Amino acid sequence: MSPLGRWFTRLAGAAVAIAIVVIYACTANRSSAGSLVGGDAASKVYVPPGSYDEYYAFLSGGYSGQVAVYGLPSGRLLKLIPVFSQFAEDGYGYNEETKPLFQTTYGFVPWDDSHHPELSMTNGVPDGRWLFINANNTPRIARIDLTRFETDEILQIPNAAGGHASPFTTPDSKYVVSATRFSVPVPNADVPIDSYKQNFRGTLTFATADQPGKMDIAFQILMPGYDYDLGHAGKGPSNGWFFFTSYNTEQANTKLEENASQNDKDFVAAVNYKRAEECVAQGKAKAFPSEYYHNWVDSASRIAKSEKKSSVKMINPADCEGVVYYLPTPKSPHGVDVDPTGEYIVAGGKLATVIPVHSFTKLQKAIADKAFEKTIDGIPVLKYDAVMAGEVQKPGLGPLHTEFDGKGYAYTSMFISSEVVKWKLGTWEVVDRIPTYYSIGHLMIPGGDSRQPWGKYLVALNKITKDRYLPTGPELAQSAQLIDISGDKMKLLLDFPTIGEPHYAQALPASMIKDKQLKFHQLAQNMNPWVTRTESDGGITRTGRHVDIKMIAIRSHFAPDNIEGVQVGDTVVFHVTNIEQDWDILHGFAVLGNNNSELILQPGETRSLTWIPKTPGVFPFYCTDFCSALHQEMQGYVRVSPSGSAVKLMANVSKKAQAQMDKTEKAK
Ligand code: K7E
Ligand code: CUA
Repeated sequence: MSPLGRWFTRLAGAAVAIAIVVIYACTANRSSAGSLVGGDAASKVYVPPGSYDEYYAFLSGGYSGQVAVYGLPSGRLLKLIPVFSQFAEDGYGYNEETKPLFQTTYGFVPWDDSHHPELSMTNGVPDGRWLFINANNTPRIARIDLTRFETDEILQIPNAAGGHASPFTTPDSKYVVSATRFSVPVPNADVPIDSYKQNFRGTLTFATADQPGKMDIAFQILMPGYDYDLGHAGKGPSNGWFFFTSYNTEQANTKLEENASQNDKDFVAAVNYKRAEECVAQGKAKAFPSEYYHNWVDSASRIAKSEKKSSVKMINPADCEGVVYYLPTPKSPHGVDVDPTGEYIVAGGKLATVIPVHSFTKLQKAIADKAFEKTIDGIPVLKYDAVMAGEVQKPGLGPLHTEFDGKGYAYTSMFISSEVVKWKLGTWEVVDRIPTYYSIGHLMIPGGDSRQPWGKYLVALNKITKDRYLPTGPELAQSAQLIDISGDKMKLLLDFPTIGEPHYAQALPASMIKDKQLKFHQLAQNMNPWVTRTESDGGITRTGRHVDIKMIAIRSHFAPDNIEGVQVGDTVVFHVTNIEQDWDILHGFAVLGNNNSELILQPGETRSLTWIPKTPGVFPFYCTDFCSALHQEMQGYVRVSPSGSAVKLMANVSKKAQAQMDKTEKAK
């Protein structure tokens, strides 16, 4: 390790020690903690019963794989949207209709780690159509529809591992991106790990995002084998460019903590994606065999489909001049954020003593002047002084992420010194700082990464909670803090606990989407092949050892509610349709002895649950969602007979339906 590298490591260590001392000093001063907030804080976050919050905030669930929706300024939890993990609250990933969303080339993946929610944009401003979020471990990008708060689509990213710099969007959501955190052999292969420098590569992926149900990989760019960390699109003058941080330019493959902290500067990769589009159009991208899944929910049937793809277009920068440039950036940068004007590109160098800011104007000039230090695998490295706009001096320790208020100020999270630092774009002077409790990761201003921030609040997304709430054993809820940024001085207003780990978040004014919410699914338009639209249409069909049961749920019964003729070892699928046509009237379905899960049924929706009974007997089922005064009466029985039994298929259905059942039984 270089002397400087060692100094940085020691500095970071010392800073952690200082931060810990600060934490315990705070603990000791617990009784005075109330004075941290001004006397008017309570009234600023109080949303009276029956009133609505001003913003929807979407917080990443981190290792839970989901998204949590909060109202701001109250911090009230409104909903968990399941995305990359099975979800016991509504059967997502357990029922037959949603299982295909979890399909990957590695098989069914029921739990992943998600990091970055990203609102779709029009002209560089959040538009309230969709929310995207990445899966980190098995790289994927999901689309959530914001009229239903449901996951509709998941695209797998091949030739990648750790889809971390994702799914940041271009200003019109033509593309969302994913850059690989880990470099790996591309294509993956059985090679010695210490052949890293020779065999491992990174990839930057641009996926089409503006056609619901048709997300796909537009192209990938093959990069040197570094770790790629975060990204943001250009806007305004820098529209057409995308910026990604990279670290481990040392290309270490072991003990990265030390070995990847040697170089004083790593890189921001500046990608001209309009140039990439030209190279694709000119046939300069190679067809690269790559298997990946595209899963989406068919809107008519509300059944997820899976499709396996086999090739991507791969751009090698050496074959497409001008597609990527490297901007030297101190030191092991994490976040990269572009200010609302599109001129400044701010990097958060985890181990840097300054916050470096690059200028897009200077970047253009440096390219024109060929102010190159060297070229790496066909990628020119620009001279630091030729692209640097300025450095924020003494900002604090461990800068990670920056957002903007639209009034000329930037706010950077400082993980090690545990604070938010406010500084002025152009003069680079620090104008304010406020402590966070504790160890802030991302921060979020509604629209704060867009052309038009709503710069009233800032949310600090903290990693460590320690003493902020009543203790709950060894694991504590993680924590967000709401900070008022409407004046010159930042003011702490509120703490609220979060779900999983809130890496990043996005928010928009509630007025943009609250009146667009779907209230129920039209039964007449329910195209699930197993839909039951009226009580008398229910029934049972046996096909060999497979039994399909069609049922309805309505306040306060199932029809049919008595079922016989099922045998041990049959694969029984309950297809239950909630035929209510009224907002917020849900029913549930659970059957004794099922190893899978339950169903929760939105009004007008059909969901299917698979059950393989293992023993003969009579098994009750019931509604699990308290739907009416007679909810406890909403129940039924399934009789299960031994395999090969002569008990015939029977259900208390209409005569017509029973005649149909008798006919199918005779036919078999
Ligand atoms: Cu900084 Cu995954 Cu965006 Cu967490 S990442 S903090
Ligand atoms: Cu239906 Cu309770």
